Amino acid sequence: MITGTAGSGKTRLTKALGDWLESQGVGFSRVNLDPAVEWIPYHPDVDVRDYVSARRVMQEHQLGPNGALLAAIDLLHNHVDEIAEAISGSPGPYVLVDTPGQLELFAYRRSSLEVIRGIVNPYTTVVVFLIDGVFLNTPTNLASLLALALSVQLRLGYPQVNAISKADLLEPEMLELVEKLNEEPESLLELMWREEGPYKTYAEKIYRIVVEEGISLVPVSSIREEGLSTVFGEAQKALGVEEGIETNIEE
Ligand SMILES: Nc1nc2c(ncn2[C@@H]2O[C@H](COP(=O)(O)OP(=O)(O)OP(=O)(O)O)[C@@H](O)[C@H]2O)c(=O)[nH]1
Ligand SMILES: [Mg+2]
Repeated sequence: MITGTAGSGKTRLTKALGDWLESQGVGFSRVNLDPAVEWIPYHPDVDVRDYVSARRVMQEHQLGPNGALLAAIDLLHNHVDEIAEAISGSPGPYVLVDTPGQLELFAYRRSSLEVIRGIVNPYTTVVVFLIDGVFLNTPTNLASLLALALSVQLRLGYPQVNAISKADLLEPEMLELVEKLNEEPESLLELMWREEGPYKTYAEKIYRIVVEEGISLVPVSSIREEGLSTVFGEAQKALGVEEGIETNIEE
C-alpha cells in the first residue's frame, strides 16, 4: 500500500513499481483507492471510482474538494465487500494499492481505516510511506519528516518501508544526509546540533527512536526508475519473506 503526503509521488511509484515487476516477470495488479484522482498514468485493475467518484459527490452534494473526498471515503464503506472481491479476483500475487493524497484523511480518519481493513489482508500488507524529497533540507527537518513516518505507522499499524521520493531532485548533500541516516544515524545528532532552533531536544529524541529501531530511508526515483528493487526488497523483508525475486535490472 503506497502512501505519503499529497503529491509525494504515490501514483507515479505505483506505475513505476508495477512496470518494474512486469519487467521481472512477476504477477501483480494495481488498485486505485483514490476516489478524487482525475488522471492515472496506469490502467488500474480495480478502481474505486467505479464505485464512488469524489467529483460526482462534489456535484451532487455541492461540496468543496476536501468535503467531497471525506464524503466519498465514507461512501466507499458501502462497497468494501465488492472492492475486496474485485481485488481477490485480479492478477497476483502482488497488489499495489495507490492511496488518496490527503494523508490526514487517509491515515487518521476512522472511516478510511475501516475501508483499508475491509480490503487488505493484515498479514500480507506492507505500507510504503513516501516522504517527498523536495521537503528535505536540514537534519532537523529530516527528523520532523521521520516523526510523520512514525506517526503514520503508529496509526495504520502495518510493517512500513519509509522512502524518500523524487530522489532525482535531491541535492547531493541531501542524498548524503539520507545515507548518513542509514549508515551512521548518530552522526545526524551532531549535524543537528549545529543548526539554530529552539526544539532540538525533540529532534534528538526522534533520532534516538530511529537509531534504536534501526529505521532507514530508501531513496527512490520513479522517473529514473531507481531504487525500485530496493523498495520491493525492503517490503519483502518487512513481511518476513527471506528470498526476494531475482532482479536483472542494473540500478
Ligand atoms: N522529479 C520527479 N518527480 C516526480 C517523481 N515522482 C512523481 N513526481 C512528480 O510529482 C508530482 C506528483 O506525482 P503523483 O505521482 O501524482 O503524486 P501523488 O502522491 O500520487 O499525488 P496525489 O495523489 O495527488 O497526492 C507529479 O508532477 C509527478 O510527475 C520522481 O520520481 N521524480
Ligand atoms: Mg495520486
